[in-house]
Amino acid sequence: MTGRLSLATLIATRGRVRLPRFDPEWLATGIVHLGCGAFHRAHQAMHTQAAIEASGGDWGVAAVSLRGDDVPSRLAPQDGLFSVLVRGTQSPVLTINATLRETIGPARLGEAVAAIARPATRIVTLTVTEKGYCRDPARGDLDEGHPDIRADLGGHGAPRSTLGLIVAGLAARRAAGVGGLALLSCDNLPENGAATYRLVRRFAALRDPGLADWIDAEIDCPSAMVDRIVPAVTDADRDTVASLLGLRDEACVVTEPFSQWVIEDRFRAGRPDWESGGATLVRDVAPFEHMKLRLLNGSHSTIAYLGYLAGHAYVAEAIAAPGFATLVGRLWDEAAPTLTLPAGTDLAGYRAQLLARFSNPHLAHRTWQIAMDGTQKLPQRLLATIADNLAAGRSIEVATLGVAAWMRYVRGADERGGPIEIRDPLAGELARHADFAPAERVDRLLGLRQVFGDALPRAEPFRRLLVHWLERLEREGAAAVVRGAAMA
Ligand code: CS2
Repeated sequence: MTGRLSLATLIATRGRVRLPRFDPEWLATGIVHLGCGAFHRAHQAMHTQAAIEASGGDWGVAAVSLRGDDVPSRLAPQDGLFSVLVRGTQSPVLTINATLRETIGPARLGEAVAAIARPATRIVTLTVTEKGYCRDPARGDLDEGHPDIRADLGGHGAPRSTLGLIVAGLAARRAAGVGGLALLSCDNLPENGAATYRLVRRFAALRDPGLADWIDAEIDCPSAMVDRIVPAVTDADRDTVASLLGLRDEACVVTEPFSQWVIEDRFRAGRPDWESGGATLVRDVAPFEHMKLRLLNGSHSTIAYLGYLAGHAYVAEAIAAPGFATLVGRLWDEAAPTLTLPAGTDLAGYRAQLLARFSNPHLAHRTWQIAMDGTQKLPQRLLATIADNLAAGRSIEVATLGVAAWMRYVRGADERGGPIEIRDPLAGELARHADFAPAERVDRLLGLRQVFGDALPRAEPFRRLLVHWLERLEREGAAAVVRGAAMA
């Protein structure tokens, strides 16, 4: 394989792939995106490309990576071009995406501040994952003790945190007399727009109360629900893409056919024609978001912990193992009464589609990947369902098994005694509670108020059920517990 994807070689791919129906060299930038991982490239970048193809507009993206230099260093030699390989039951489809017109790595965050302040920037989008918001996951407040937040509140250098970067950009915008814009969170947080607003405003108020007032007057924070399964890219994926493309693409991503984006329509400075790009614009995202977080993500995390423990490296493998699909169905039965479904939702159809998506044999989605950052994910995925059902006197059986599986997983040793690499911002703290017998481990972990809040740890039926499940997981192993629970 000789060549590499770039503006100069793009023409050579004609006939092999779907090319953007606009000239990338003429696309000006109107969006700054923070967090340029695989999810952004497979999701928002594709909807935005389709919107530009349909209706035009200067909606190119300046993509900022706050942490690693890996993605920018792959994209820069390719002039920001990358391909998206969609794998499902039909033959694979490869599309070149050309929306990323600038890439900014962690060493140049000063340029990201300037990009937010540019008058042409009308939207800042974010996919920085749950932990990127530096918030208390249970309460949603700013974690003012977080080292990056402390550094950004005290320092005058380039920002380190997402919030520090946004607020520095907004301060520069205000100082230059440029008007407001929209901040659009595309992360799996509950009420992600309101959450972003609250965190940005609090951070700004700690720096400069005048800026907080300006934010009140000038900034929109619509909420959004995002949904597309995008596993981490492997070397094998890059080789597959190269053989389809006839060129190396070191920044490609692989995803499923399904993609959904539901957005609240509050963009004072304008937005791409996202409706024509496959998104749904609504007044209130909450019903969509609750359904997605509690059904898709709640079951994803449950499958991830139980599946990993039972020896399944991939979601598709776990969901095919005895009992898993039935158990997931029972989890959805439990979660459903806590939801106010969007008008016209066909719940049975949605559930069947989720099972089919999880079973996609062409996506190598690691249970370990989903198991990451459990402390940031459990509240909105499982604990909210449990709290609502406890209050209403309904069953909490299966969702609690999901939480117990996390408590088993964070012990850091698998069922054969091998180590589990626990990735979590609270990994150090989790390790201190790991090596205790079930009842004591449950009490210690429930003591993490930033995860469980104040009320749930006091709910005795929840605590007792956690101990029950954790004892059984330790004694019988996850595969047996899943089989038994599915038959119950
Ligand atoms: C997954 C999500 O990694 C995870 O925690 O549950 O990334 C999931 O694949 C997406 O939310 C699907 O839209």
